[in-house]
Amino acid sequence: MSSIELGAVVVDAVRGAGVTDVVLAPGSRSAALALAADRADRAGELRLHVRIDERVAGFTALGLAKASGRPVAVITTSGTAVANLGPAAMEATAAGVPLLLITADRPEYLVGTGANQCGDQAGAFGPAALAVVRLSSESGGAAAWAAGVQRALAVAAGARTRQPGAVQLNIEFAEPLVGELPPSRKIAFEVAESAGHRVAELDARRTVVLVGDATPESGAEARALAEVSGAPLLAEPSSNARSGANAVADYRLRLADLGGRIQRVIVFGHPTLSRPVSRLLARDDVELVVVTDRATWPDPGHRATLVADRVLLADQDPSWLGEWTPFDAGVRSAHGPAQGATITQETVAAAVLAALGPGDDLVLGASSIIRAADLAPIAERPPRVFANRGLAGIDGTVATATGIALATGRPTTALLGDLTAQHDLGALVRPPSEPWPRLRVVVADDGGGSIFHGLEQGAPEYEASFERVFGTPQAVDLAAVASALGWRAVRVSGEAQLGAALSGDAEFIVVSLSRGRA
Ligand SMILES: Cc1ncc(C[n+]2csc(CCOP(=O)(O)OP(=O)(O)O)c2C)c(N)n1
Ligand SMILES: [Mg+2]
Repeated sequence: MSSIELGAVVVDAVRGAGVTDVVLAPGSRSAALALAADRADRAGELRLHVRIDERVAGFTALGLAKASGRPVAVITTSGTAVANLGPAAMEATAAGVPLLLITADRPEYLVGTGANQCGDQAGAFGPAALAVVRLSSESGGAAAWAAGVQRALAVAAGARTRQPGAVQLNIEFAEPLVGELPPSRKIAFEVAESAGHRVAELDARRTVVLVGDATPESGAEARALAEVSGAPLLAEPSSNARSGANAVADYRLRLADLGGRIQRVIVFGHPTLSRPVSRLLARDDVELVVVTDRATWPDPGHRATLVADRVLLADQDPSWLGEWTPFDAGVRSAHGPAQGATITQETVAAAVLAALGPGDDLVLGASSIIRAADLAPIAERPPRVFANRGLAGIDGTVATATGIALATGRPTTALLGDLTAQHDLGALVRPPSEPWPRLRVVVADDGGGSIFHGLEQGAPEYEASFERVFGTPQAVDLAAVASALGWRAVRVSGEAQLGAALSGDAEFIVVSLSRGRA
């Protein structure tokens, strides 16, 4: 038993269980894993991606897993490196994205002794890790190590539990940390998924299909249900359902007048974006049905009466959909990209969406921009859309987009706010040794955090404190920062310039906006 053997077995078991992508941040304690992963990459057995910053590595892995639907492993050395995976771990578990956090460690008898780079790190993710599996080069052996990896991956994938998320695989490596790698071998392993098949049949009462953040598959299912039954489709921008004749562009505004007519809501995905929707989901006079293939389901209003894998909905009275469409048509043009003279978050979102088609992927940052996209016109041929809505962080957005683009190989655009972009500047560093995907970043730059203007703290009585502690004004020249890091960057103001930049070859587009009180 040796550390180098352990590293080889772990990598063999990881790829044998179906993992195709591994992200690594360098270090010494993890050397055996790094050498084995590099060998597997050279042999074409998996793809290795190397990032310096573990937070970036974690979100890159998250993006890869989100877009591929397969578990992705991310490897770190011991010490503070581990904790930098925390944000991605929290998002992965909240959003149900399978992630294996492989954290190299020192032998446990060194914990608390002051040994270099040695903290108490097994379990460091708390409830963000669905399980903690521990291995050591000093105990077990190849079969036990492989079995540990397989169990960790099965939990991460949610294969038996239907609840994917992050799992920590903490591995103690005793010295010597390197040596000659044993021959690689495929350790094939599969856990069959346990899926439920209950199909619930629902009567014809006035229903809306509400779709929050959802995978392309789940979004397509929701859209099909609305279209087959003739129900209005209220689809958030990362629902992958926001298209077709039943989608209501301005549903968020329409809920004020039509909400009271709704008798049933069928929820797909994870709705998070607006208060009118939260209020709808908390109403006690509306039947709430949640469709999910997961073990848990969203129901923040505590009102769900049925949770099912699939539903069949009886045909809706055609006048019901008719109630939702006429006003919508007017708003479609009012919010269209070619109207109005002032450029706003809404016109930026609409212009970016209009520039993309079904061959593209779009990653939306949190805060105002995704809510602006929630009012964009309904596109007939929209891009696929992703967003980190598990916990709606403004961190890791560029790295997540990088991972998504690496997983799909499709041209990918990340659209995000200026503070969200600043938060992930580390992800703009493109290591020269690493393959880089087709990723374009568009920043809606209003010089700070505008979302807070519309929230409680935006009220006049907090004005004296507002800018410093909420608005956090910033004047960083993000285009200059990006160009210093090697990106083809431009700053634009006005819709015409934005349109030209979107159809050109710019990789980093900063759109100047004003940040007024909403
Ligand atoms: C990691 C993290 N920290 C803090 C927040 C709270 N937060 C939400 S939006 C926001 C400001 C975002 O500003 P920006 O990206 O410029 O978007 P804007 O609202 O201005 O469009 C902050 C700090 C968060 N969601 N995630
Ligand atoms: Mg901003």
